[in-house]
Amino acid sequence: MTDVKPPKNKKRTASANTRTTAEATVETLLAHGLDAVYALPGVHNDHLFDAFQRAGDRLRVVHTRHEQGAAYMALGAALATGRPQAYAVVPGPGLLNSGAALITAYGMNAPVLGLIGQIPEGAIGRGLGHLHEIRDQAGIIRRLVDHYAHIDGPGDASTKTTGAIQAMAGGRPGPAALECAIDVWGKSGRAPIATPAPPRPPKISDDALRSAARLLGKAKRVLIVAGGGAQDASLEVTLLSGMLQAPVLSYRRGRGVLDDRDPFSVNLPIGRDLWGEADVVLAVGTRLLNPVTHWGIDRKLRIVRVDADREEPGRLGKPAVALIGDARPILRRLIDELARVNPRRASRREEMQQRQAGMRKRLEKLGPQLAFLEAIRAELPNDGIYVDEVTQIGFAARLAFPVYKPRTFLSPGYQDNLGWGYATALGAQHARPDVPVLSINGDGGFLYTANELATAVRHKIPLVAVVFVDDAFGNVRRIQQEQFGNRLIACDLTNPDFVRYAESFGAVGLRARGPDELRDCLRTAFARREPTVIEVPVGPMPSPWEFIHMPRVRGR
Ligand SMILES: Cc1ncc(C[n+]2csc(CCOP(=O)(O)OP(=O)(O)O)c2C)c(N)n1
Ligand SMILES: [Mg+2]
Repeated sequence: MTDVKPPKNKKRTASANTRTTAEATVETLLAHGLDAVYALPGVHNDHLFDAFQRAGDRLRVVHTRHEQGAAYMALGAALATGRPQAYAVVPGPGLLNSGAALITAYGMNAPVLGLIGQIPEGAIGRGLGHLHEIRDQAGIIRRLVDHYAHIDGPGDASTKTTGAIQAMAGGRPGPAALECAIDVWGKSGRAPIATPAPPRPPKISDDALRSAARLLGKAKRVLIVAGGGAQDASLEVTLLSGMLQAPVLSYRRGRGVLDDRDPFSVNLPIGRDLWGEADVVLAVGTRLLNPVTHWGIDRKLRIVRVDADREEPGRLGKPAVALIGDARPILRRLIDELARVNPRRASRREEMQQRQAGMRKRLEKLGPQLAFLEAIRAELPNDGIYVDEVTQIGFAARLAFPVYKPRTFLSPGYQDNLGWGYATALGAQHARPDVPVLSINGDGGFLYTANELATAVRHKIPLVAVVFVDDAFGNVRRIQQEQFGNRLIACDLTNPDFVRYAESFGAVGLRARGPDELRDCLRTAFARREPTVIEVPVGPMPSPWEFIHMPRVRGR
């Protein structure tokens, strides 16, 4: 461990290395390139916020109106940049308020660091009823994230912060949490700052690489499945798709890895057909849960997996080959190995174009959703970021919204938690001010974090949000109509006027009746670069579920 600026003489060493616990934590975040924190203050973290304040313009502090907003913003920033991001909240209710975002970050392997306050050090575990006390806070945090550490004072603040940042980025990425007591953040002492250690990627197994290359080289019909772990291996996946004449299936987290203008980029229904015909599947950074459990598996299908986590490949039965590590270096080596054994292959381009044309025909059933998605795609620049929600337009987008680049389609992964969208998009827009970000929402999901419009206006974050207003938890309502004899319960909604709601925060409010007006509003909004809400009144929409939950195609 070394100090960032080594002091020149011994006399200066003591003062240069004397810091509060909070200062040591903040200096370490800065040394690792974290230059923003999404946060909601309180007495437990007063010294931490004072350290934020004294970091000056090296640290951008975005204070939100609810802890879920802070944690979702950090998540959005992490997903949009691929880099670790931090949020800070008080213990107990503050921690729990951030909980849905934290488990979403866990499910998405997103590097989100929670800085969590704690009651006085000596009172932890004694049940005295201190402000914001919660039983076994450490135990609760440990169940939400893989990496937790309790900071004991200035002496270990930097090493523990460095440890958390390394744990978030290395191996299988994911969130981490650091906890510190109210009477410890402000303690001064010797606190050298740990410098960032270079990442230590795991050694890639030569044997496994050769086996994978042999298997893929011999295969006749390879299907590549790209998940969130493939987001930084877009070039490599694209090259492999060409070499193997292999279509690439992506659904939520893997969208944009292969450019959707390439006919080899396939959605869920085409992917299922191809799954049924494939002899080898190359699964990159995906759990593969839905294909294996819903579409089935048999002995004729050999699977090559690429996972950052050693535990992952065995969870669904042993694959033919498991490659462990970051997708990008692994696929680079695989491309070299494959080049030696890969035969010349007949083009499947025409076949893919035909499948895509057939799919477009089938998807006409979702006409109302697709008309809105076309309007959005026409106005959102190619590198603009689309942030998904659990809504009718969202379900259709996962199947049919063309995505051109990695990290430009943010969808909440297996938590699929309603209400993640607006605040997550706000974080993405804050971290990527260079590109427009679009948040789509249902009227149900939007009001989960719409209070963060205040944050957007205060911090001048020019996020554009569209709210599709059907005055219902529409998805729930349609299920009750179709599957429960129209016995409606807890699904109709009373809404504010979203235009006036936005305006009351000082944001821009617009209303679009139909896809054409939505296009006009989006053009206006992206040009104005101000926080904007576009209300779109809609009626019930056709069900997307036949394209998402599809029966088995192989195995029994
Ligand atoms: C945290 C969470 N709570 C509840 C749900 C269940 N749920 C899924 S969709 C939905 C309704 C969504 O309503 P809205 O946002 O208006 O979208 P719409 O279906 O009307 O387009 C609900 C309640 C969920 N996915 N996540
Ligand atoms: Mg709705």
